[in-house]
Amino acid sequence: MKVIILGGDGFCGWPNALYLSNRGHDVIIVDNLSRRQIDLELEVDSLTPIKPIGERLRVWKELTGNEIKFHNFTVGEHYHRLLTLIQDEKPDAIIHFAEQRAAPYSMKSSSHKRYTVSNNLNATNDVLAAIVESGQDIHLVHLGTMGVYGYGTAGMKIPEGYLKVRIDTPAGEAETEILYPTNPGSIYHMTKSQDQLFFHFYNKNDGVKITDLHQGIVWGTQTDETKQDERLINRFDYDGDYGTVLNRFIMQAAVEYPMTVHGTGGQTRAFIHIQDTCRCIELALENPPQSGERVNILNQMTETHRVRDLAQMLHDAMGAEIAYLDNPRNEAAENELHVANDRFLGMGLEPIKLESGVMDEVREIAQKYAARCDTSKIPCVSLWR
Ligand code: USQ
Repeated sequence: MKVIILGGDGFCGWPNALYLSNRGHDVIIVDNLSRRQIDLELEVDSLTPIKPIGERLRVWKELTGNEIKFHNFTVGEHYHRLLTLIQDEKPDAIIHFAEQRAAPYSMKSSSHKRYTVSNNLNATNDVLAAIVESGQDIHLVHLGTMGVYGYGTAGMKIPEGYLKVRIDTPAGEAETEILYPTNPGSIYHMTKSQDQLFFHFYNKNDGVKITDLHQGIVWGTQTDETKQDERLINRFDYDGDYGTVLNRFIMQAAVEYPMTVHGTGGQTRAFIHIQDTCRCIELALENPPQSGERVNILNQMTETHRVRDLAQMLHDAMGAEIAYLDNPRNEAAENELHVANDRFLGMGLEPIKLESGVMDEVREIAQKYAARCDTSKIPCVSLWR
């Protein structure tokens, strides 16, 4: 399959590009290197020493013989470059990771809110408009988020995208399915909620084949491919804006920094290992929606955990201290979360769970590169109000 990966230099995009290339797919990366630029803005760096994209691609070719082409432009801004690339390459699928993905970063200031909204929404609209203008049959796979649902379920399992509702009509009670009502908790999560409306419209109006993956919090850093050479290493964000909770706690435990639990740590969230992200994207590519089918929505997560339980687990395993901090975010202090993920399991996903021992690998990486950590960048300083 020929696949264009938008955002193929990022935390999810890079390991996915290598995973698909390794399995014989013809991969083309588009990326404007904005994530590297944001590191400069925030004066932070990945804990792992990531190499420039050109070097990454050279090493991959040396090791495997597989060429991955790279185009540096902004999706959502340089529309004609995107359209021309699609017309020239005629991909079977496009994977869309080209969005600003950090909730705290999106809430830092009005300029960060405006950047996140215009970057993310224009990117999504441009790729959809370009697929339609190309007239080609291309499957769009988008990385969405569990955060579109909000994290409260009134006791039921969060379904995969659509909610069955009963409505009163003059002819009596009827049943229908609607997009699960969105309840985003940050400007970033709001952009992914709005993406859903673009998908709904372009699917209904133009018949674009779309899979939207509602992914949980990714943990881990390395995959079978990024492990092959240190110059292929994936990024590991630990700072207060881009670092996500479990990787932050593992890294904090490794450098003996008290684990930064927000509030009571009663927030329950969905998780998935980075290797399973790659497997899920592959399964999504292999199982596209049929012509005329509605947007295909899958929950891309494998387990749920409460934040304070994660901290306690690392305390028990590594003796790490726990610090309960004022919560910088405006979010429910405590929530239950039950999520349906039957569809990926049905396609053959065999989840990597926290207890599988893979966490030791993440700890080893964090310990190996501990000297690169700037502890002054650990606190979350982006406030929701
Ligand atoms: N948290 C802490 N301490 C920390 C960092 C976070 O207690 O040091 C708490 C947060 O307050 C929040 C929870 O952990 O309640 C999750 O925060 P996070 O930073 O790990 O994840 P989040 O901001 O929700 O965003 C991440 C990714 C995003 C993805 C989302 C999936 O950055 O791209 O869409 O996870 S989900 O959370 O399921 O919406």
